Amino acid sequence: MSQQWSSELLAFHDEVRRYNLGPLWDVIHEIITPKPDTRVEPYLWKWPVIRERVMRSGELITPERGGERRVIFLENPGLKAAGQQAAVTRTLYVGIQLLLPGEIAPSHRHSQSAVRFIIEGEGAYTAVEGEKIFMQRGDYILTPAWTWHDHGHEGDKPMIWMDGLDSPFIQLIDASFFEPHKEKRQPLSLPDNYSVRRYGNGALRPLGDRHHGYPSPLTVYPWQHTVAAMESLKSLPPDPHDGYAVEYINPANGQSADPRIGAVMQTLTPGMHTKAHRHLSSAVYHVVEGRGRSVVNGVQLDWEKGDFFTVPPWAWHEHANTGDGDAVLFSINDRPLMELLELERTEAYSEGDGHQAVREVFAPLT
Ligand code: GTQ
Repeated sequence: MSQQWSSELLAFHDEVRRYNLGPLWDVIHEIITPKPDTRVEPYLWKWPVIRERVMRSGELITPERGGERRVIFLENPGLKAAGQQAAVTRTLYVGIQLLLPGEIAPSHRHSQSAVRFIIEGEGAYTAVEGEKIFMQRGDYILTPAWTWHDHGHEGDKPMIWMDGLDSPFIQLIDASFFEPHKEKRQPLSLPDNYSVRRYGNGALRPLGDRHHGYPSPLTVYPWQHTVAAMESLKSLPPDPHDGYAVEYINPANGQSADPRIGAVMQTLTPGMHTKAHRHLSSAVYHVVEGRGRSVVNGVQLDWEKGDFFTVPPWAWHEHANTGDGDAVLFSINDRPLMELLELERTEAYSEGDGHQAVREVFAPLT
């Protein structure tokens, strides 16, 4: 970097820097790299490791004492080393939230977008802007930015779900606002499960309804709807890179259900091995069903039900189902942001048969 500079020039750099100024020629290739120079690592978290800590947190803290929510978050070690906390990629946060029977996670709102994917349990709800939405395994639920939300549990078993937020991105651009509600539970103004009853049909809506744009009028995407959409795709040729994949959209405008966090569900049928590609947008995956392996920039990640893993920005990735039944992967991504900023680009892996060589088999912490 600086070894080609004379001692006279090096002294000048020091002198310039004393005034909070800088010589561009010394840093230009660190600032403007030929391709993304990311600190985000391909990484995999095993479900039993997460679940055990989540359940233990249930013995040690309540949602209210835990500063609003009882959550164990995933932390990408590459970002942790770079001083960024609670981030899986530069834009995406993932946490695993536990709510026990009878508990309430108090109402608040924030400028971060939040999405939820339900992993375990029943009888809990999230209330969003006056509507109670009951959670069931496999459901995808939106909490659009700046909407009031609180969670409650009317069932009798622990309820566990995944939270996806754009909090690292919001922190990066200094755009965080947060407000607690004056009541622990916001007042309810709509029938339970109102949005899915009204808009859950996707292409059909009640006559005369003129809702359009943001936020999505549909706030919960039930598991059985997602399964039906993927089953229907199975009668057609799969996508070479993604298998049978569907994206959660806002039925009123056809865009990503949350405008900043994209979400995808994909099925890989037995024996399926997708071809590698890469895109700038980064993603965090959660294994809903089955077992398999993904190769991410030459690192083999072996996964099974419940595990989580990262695909960093601009990382080659391909997925293989190694089990007997379908493998089903849920993922969140920052593609809506990249597209909005006209930054998204995609490239297919063109070497050989479209598959990467494995240079390392990842050894997860157990
Ligand atoms: O449930 O509102 O994992 O505000 C992090 C921040 C969950 C929530 C998280 C939150 C929430």
